[in-house]
Amino acid sequence: MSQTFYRQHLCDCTGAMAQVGSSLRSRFRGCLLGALAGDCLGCPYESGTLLPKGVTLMENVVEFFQSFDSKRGASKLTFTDDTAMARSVAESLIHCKGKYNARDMARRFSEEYAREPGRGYGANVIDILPALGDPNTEDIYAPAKTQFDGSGSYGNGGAMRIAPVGLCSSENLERVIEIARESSKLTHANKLGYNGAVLQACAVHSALHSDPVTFDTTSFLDGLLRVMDRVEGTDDLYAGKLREMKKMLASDPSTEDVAKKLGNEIAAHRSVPAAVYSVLRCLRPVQGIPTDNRLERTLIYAISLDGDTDTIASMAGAIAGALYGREEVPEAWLEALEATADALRQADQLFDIMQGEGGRGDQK
Ligand code: R7I
Ligand code: MG
Ligand code: MG
Repeated sequence: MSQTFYRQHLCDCTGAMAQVGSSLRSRFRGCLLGALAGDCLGCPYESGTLLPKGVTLMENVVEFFQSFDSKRGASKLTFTDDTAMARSVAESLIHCKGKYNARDMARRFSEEYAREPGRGYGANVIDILPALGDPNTEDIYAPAKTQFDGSGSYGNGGAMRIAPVGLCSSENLERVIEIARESSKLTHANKLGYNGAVLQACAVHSALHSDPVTFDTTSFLDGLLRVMDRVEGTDDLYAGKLREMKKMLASDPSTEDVAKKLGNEIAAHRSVPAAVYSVLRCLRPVQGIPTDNRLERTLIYAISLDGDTDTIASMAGAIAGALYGREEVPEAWLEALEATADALRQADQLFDIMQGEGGRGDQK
């Protein structure tokens, strides 16, 4: 697909496919580190938090981030299924030189789950993960189609792991859409599930090629709207939420109202929009979040929406990290989070593959 198509359908929004500020390599790193950080930092809040009397969730999260101890030594903050599966997506894309291979990716999901089943996987997806690694499974998409009496899962497990797909094509948005949809269908056959992954992958892709200095929120949303209008057809579920976001960004509702309107649950259509909104709202300061670091602000805001905190923060972190780059990742996080070296390695390997594919080049 041509650069013209790309500009018309997504990125005319952002003015240019500029790499102002951070280099493209740094954006790749920021994306995977942001996703990892959102998962690790959101996880402690996932099952609800007992707040001291008179303390709001946002105040509690701000304090958690401020008291962050970079000398945690052996007791690193651990990642959950979100990162476990995202790492498998990245590893498969790296192994297959940037191409999507359904069998390879499915087998990696299955093996990763067998290795560490206690990472907090969704209650239903675990029923089909073993079959995804079984060479006797004839149709690798078949197990997912059996979920929920044949309607397929609309959990956010397809979207939570999709960030590497948003990185995997320099200008070809159609390819991003197709790989996001197909790779999600390995576990999430419900259109709400895989369309959530399409939206998240496109948000990452668009952020990656946007200039954070001249970033235009309306154009960014319009680009995503064009994709979702086309992908959803008459459904208008994700597209409707994107339209709603424009109004919300003007009226600036409370985090409680944002969670009510956009959702904060485990369903893809009740969490992906909240992640996108968190990034857009945190382009500018937020009352009650005293930091100039926009990635950190985004994660605090996303976690303050409550509910499925690891996943909403991870998806928001991936988009924000792709926009701001690795420079926005606090050094303390690199010390304190599990598996940061793996995220950096995978980001660099994906970047090198995309460069070899005829990417536009790292400008630093
Ligand atoms: O989507 P999935 O991988 O779960 C991801 C979530 C993230 O928050 C992770 O951090 C982790 O905590 O789990 O796993 P699934 O089992 O496919 O879906 C998750 C849950 O969504 C299911 O267990 C159901 O509760 C719900 N769900 C549905 N409920 C009713 N009808 C998903 N699809 C349906 C449905 O069609
Ligand atoms: Mg999780
Ligand atoms: Mg979660």
